[in-house]
Amino acid sequence: MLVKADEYTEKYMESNSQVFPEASIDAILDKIKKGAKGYPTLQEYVIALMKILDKNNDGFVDIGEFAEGLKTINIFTTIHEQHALLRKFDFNGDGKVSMEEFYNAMAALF
Ligand SMILES: [Ca+2]
Ligand SMILES: [Ca+2]
Repeated sequence: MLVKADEYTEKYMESNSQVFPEASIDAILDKIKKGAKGYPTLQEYVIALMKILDKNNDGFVDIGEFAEGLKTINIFTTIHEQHALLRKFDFNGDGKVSMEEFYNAMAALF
């Protein structure tokens, strides 16, 4: 029953993402959060995620890496959502997400 309700809620939010952009961002953040369950600590999850997302290994995740990386962990996002998400993580506004920014943003979700 719970799974069905979740699926319904997700579908509802996806189909209304133009009307509720914040809701669709929260749904994506929730999916990212769920991945942490497989790791003993949030720090280890963030390090593992950074490894996946930071393709060129420069210590930062830019918008292109972010979009591609999320796809590889089966989180599919629109360009609008990618930019909204990046803004959420990119505290200093330099257009890319550092490990520290990513960790702080993730920690704030829990
Ligand atoms: Ca990079
Ligand atoms: Ca930044």
